[in-house]
Amino acid sequence: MIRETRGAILAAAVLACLPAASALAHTTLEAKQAPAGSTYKAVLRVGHGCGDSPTTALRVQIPEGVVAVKPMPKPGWTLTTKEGQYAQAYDYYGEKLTKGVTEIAWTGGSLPDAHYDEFVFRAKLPDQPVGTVIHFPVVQECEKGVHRWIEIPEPGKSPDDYKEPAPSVTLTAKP
Ligand SMILES: [Cu+2]
Repeated sequence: MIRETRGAILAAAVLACLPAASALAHTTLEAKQAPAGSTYKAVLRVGHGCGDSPTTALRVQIPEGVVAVKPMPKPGWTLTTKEGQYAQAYDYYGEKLTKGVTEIAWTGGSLPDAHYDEFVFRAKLPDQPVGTVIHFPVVQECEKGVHRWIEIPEPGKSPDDYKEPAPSVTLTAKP
């Protein structure tokens, strides 16, 4: 099932426009740690385009165990989600969730390489052991080219060892 929300009417509205922190900044999550089982505000930071080509779409894959996903609409971008069946049922405040959002896409916008922007969604993180790393593979499409932030480090390696690592968050102890 695909749901479409058009935020394009406000296309002329203000888009966040800040200088990129670093020319080498990848697409990453702002908060790198969060408690297991907590509701997490995922802020995907897009630091550059593909070479100097502007970003036109961002697609995020939601890993199994991350539930109750709600993306934030963005003026100037079309928001779509894909929903699917979970591999198992998950407890969500006493409710059993068996399906939900498995993919989020913001498309149809244009983010120049010279600018910086953020794409946001909310989700409940899995109740797994401290130190578990949750990866959110992201495909960043540009007018020309694509970045596939989908590399998941092998044991003993770090995201820095890879060219296009998947954004990730590491689970910490419950508060
Ligand atoms: Cu980069």
